This record gives sequence, C-alpha cells and structure tokens, in this order.
Amino acid sequence: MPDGINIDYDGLIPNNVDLAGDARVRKALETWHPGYIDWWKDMGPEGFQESLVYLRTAIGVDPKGWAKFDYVKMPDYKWGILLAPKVEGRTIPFGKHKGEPAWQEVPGEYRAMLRRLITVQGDTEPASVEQQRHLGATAPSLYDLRNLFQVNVEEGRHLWAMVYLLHKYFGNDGREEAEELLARRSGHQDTPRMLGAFNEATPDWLSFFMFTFFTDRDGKMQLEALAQSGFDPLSRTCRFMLTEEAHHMFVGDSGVQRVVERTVEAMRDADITDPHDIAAIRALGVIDLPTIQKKINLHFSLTLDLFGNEISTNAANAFNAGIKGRYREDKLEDDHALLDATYPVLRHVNGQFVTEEVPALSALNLRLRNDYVQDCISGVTRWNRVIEKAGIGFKLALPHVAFNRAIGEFAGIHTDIDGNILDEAVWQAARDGMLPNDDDAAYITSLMVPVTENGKFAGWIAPPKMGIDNKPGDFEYVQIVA
Ligand code: BYC
Repeated sequence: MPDGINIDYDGLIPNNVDLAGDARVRKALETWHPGYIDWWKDMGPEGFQESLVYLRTAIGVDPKGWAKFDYVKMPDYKWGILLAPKVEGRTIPFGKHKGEPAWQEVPGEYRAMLRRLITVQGDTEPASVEQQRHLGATAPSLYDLRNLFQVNVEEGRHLWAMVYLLHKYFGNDGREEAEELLARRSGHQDTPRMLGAFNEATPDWLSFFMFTFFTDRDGKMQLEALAQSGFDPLSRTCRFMLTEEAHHMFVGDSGVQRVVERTVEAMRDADITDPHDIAAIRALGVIDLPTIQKKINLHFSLTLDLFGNEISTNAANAFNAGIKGRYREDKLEDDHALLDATYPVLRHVNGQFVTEEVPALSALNLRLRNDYVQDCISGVTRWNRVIEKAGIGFKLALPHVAFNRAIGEFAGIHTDIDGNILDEAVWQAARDGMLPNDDDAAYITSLMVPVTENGKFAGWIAPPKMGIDNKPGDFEYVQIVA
C-alpha cells in the first residue's frame, strides 16, 4: 500500500501517488508513455541511448535518503511520479484565500490559470533536453558526460511530474496539453517551445554550464514560488523537484568554476598576468576570462527574460488567487496579501532609468527576479575568489538588468553591460565585445573535443574536487556502447 514516502515500482510508472488505485490516470499515463519514449529516443541525448550511465534514481521522497546510484541505460531510467509527502492540515499560505485549507482539487475559477502555469513549467523540461542533445559528442570527461545525462533524465522526470498533474486534474484539456508537450520542439520555426530562452541553442559545454547555473536557477526560483501554491498537488510536486534541481545547479556552478580554475592555472604556468591578452591565453588551449564574461552576459540576460514583465497582472492574479507565491513565502513576515504594499521597480521612462513604487502585487515577477539575482551573485563571488587567489586582476560580474533584454521594461532599448543606454549604431558596434561573437564561438568549438578515457579531462577544464557518489577519480561513469 503506498504510504506517500515509498515508491511503488510494480507497474510501468513508478509512483507514490497510488496510480494502481487510479485506473483512469494510470491508463492515461500508460497511453502517453510510448510517445514519451519515442520523444526521448528522437530528441534525447544523441548517440548514447545504449550506453550504461551511472545514474541516481529516486527510490523515495524522504530528503534523508531518496536516491540510489547504479548503471542504467537511459531509455530504461525509472521516470516516476513523485510528490513530497503531504503535510496534514496545510493551509493556503498567501493571497485572498490565505488560511483556508489547501486545495486537493483544482478550484474551478483558477483552472485556466493553473493549467497555463503547469503547461509552461512542463514545456521547459523537454526543451532543455532538446537543447542539450548534441553535447554528449563533445563531453570533456566521463564525469561530465554522466552529469549531463543525470540532468537530462531528471528534466525528463520533471516533464512527467507536470504531465501527471495535467492528466490527473485537467481532463481532456490536460491530455491535449500533455500531447503538445511532446510535439513542440526547441528552436523550431513553427512549433517552438513556449519561453524565449528555451529556444536558444546550447552549442558547447561552457554554454551548458552557464545554462545549468543561470537557467536552471530560474527553474529553482519558479519551482520555489509554485511550491508555495495553495493547490497542494502542485506544491508537493515542486517540492520534490527542487530536491533534484540542486544537483543541476551544482553542475553549472562547479562547471564554470572548473573552467575558471583551469584558465587561471594555465595563465600562471605560462606567466601571463594580463587577462586581456586573449591571443596568448587562447594559445594555451583554455578559455580566456573575457570570453567567460561574455557567456555570463548572454545567459544571465536570456534568463532574466524568463521572469516575464516586471509589472504583470498575471503574476498579481496568480498571487491573489493563492496559486503562485513568492520565494520562501512561508519564511516572509508580512500580511501575505500585499493589498496595500508597494515595491520599487526600475523602469525606462523617456530615455532614462527611474525607480517607481508600484503596487507590490503587480511587481511580483520582479521581486522573484531580484531574489534570483541575489542567488546568482553568490556563484559569481565564488568564481571571483578563484581568480583573486591566482593573483589575476579580473572580476567577473553580472551585467546590468537592462542589458540585452527582450521581455519587459527594457525590451525596446539597448544598453552596455553597465546599463548605459546605447543607440542602435553604437549597440551594433559594441555588441561583439559584450556577447559571444563568431570568433569566440569558433574558438570554443575548437576546444570541444571529447575525452572518454576514465579519469581524464579536456585541457580547458579542471577535474572536480570530488567524484559523484564518492567515486574515485578514475571511475567509469559511462560505459559507452556505440
Ligand atoms: N518568453 O505577465 P507576463 C525551468 C509571456 S525554468 C515568451 O509578463 P507572467 C527549467 C507570458 O507567457 C522555469 N513569452 O508574464 C530550467 C504572457 O503570455 P500570455 C519555468 C513570455 O505570466 C532549466 C505574456 O508574455 N517555469 O523550470 O507573469 C531547465 C505576458 O506575461 C516570456 C516557469 O516559468 C518569455 N520569456 O510570467 C529545465 C513557471 N515571459 O499568457 C527547466 C511558470 C512572459 O499573455 N510560468 N511571456 O499569452 C510562469 O510563472 C509565467 O508564465 C512566467 C511569465 C513567469 C514565465
């Protein structure tokens, strides 16, 4: 009998939601399953479907011991439906229903809103797998290859998580949305993924690390906000997804750090102190710090767009309804209704930046974005420590929030990375110095040569400090089968 903690592995779909006792949803998901496997084989990691990958698989939802590691062929990975345990007596933590019992069914009046949020969340998961599907061919080590695949299978599981909610709570509409989640394609001209950044290419491993640092961190923030939801099944689903998400951000954070480490080490060995001597640094086969900065500029700005408009009625409505909260809503000390509160918003008005106090309810996208920026800063600070320790006079930084934006207050303007407004001609001339250009891309591509020998790493990235699951440095994380 499922107890909400242990997972039922008997059927086709591992779960802790008693699928065995819910014939309708089980059948719906079993019908969806072949299409998912087809999608995974077509759009999942290219060239490694037969390989044995040392993956962690969830075996429970207890935070103290939820996963086990073993060699798995990715198409055989146990994509399961796992919700964090129910909190008895949970109430809606914010909005106009604050204090009422959390909903176990979808409230009719918020059906469309919930369906949209769940679909948007679901859409990002397969999108990222599609974006990363070619990276296996150029992995800098078996350790990194395994981490890529771990991220990929878990994004696949996150799609399952949202598809379960759609099938269970949204009837025919949910079924249709679930089908469409398998039909859209990242970057496709006619059927693209829903949000901008998920249609961008992830052409190389530095982009992958930036993506997992910056864009997966948007995932964390959005999941944190949805984990607060008064719709309890969504809250529980997101809470468990966050357990997995932490590793994805670790991959990005430590990945960028290892690139920086290797660069400053090579510079030191070659007695190069000028971080802007790009030709000399590239001759060492490592990625110069200014190019790393450009990648930060690109991925940070693309990800900021994912927070939507700074001033948003959708966000206000979702909060008021008790559907989507703030980051760590349960730790905040205010009235959790925000009806009289205001929030400062940086706006672009008549060619100038001005800070305006606006109703806090309508500024919730910005508030989440601000929390996100704080979270990003801690990573950049860690990377800078590596540079500082090596005695190199260079500091990585996040660009200004108005830089390179396509959504929100700054969509119609150009700025440099410090936020100085530029006219079109100056922007066009300066762009290549602030965002990765063709030369940068060609150089980085030239480094992307696969390394598949146990314990060996490409010359542009340092080995990690520790193995996964405490494995030794020469562990065979992927047994490659061509
Ligand atoms: N691109 O009021 P507005 C993750 C649309 S990442 C395209 O400003 P709202 C992951 C918007 O949909 C986290 N369109 O926005 C990471 C709306 O359209 P409609 C994913 C955009 O609704 C790595 C219109 O503009 N989860 O998990 O307040 C790997 C006006 O909207 C964009 C979520 O995002 C854009 N960037 O906020 C794997 C959580 N931005 O409805 C996974 C669920 C806005 O008028 N989603 N629009 O046609 C949401 O909470 C909200 O949909 C958004 C937008 C925050 C995305």
